[in-house]
Amino acid sequence: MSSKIVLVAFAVIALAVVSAKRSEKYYARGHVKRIPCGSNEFACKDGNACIPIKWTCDIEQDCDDGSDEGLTCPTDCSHANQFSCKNKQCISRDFVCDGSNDCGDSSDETDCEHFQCIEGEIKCDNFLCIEEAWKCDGYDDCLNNWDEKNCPSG
Ligand SMILES: [Ca+2]
Ligand SMILES: [Ca+2]
Ligand SMILES: [Ca+2]
Repeated sequence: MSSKIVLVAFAVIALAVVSAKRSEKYYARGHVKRIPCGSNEFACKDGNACIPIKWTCDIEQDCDDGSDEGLTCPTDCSHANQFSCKNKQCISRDFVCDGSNDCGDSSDETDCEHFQCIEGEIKCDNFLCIEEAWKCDGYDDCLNNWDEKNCPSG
C-alpha cells in the first residue's frame, strides 16, 4: 500500500471521528431543561421545558408544542435570532459560523472574521463561534484545538 493511500484513509477516519463528536454535541440541542426556568431561558407554553432565549424565533422547533416559534415571530427573517442566507433561506443565527454549511450556499460560513458571535458564545482564532461552555471541555470544537489550549490543568 502506498503511503498516499494510508494518509487518505487516516484523514477519512479522523474526519469521521471529529464529525461524530460534533453531531453528538449538536444533538444536545434537542435536549431541553426541565422547569423552573432561569432568567435567560424561555419557558415553553406547555410548561414542560426551558430553552435558551437564543433558540426562540430561530426557525428550529425546540419546544414540543412549538411555542418557541409562535405567532409573535416575524416571518421575514428579521428576528435577531435568525440569519438571512444569500440564497434567501432563513436559518438560526446559532448556526452561523459554526463550521457547517447550513444555508446550502455556505453564506452562513463566509465573512466569519467580522461576524459577532451571539451571547454565550466565544470566537475561536479561526473565527468559528462555539458555546462558551465548550472551552476546555476536552473536545476540539474549534477544529484547531484553540478551545482546548491554555486550560487549567487537573
Ligand atoms: Ca426554536
Ligand atoms: Ca453554519
Ligand atoms: Ca472544547
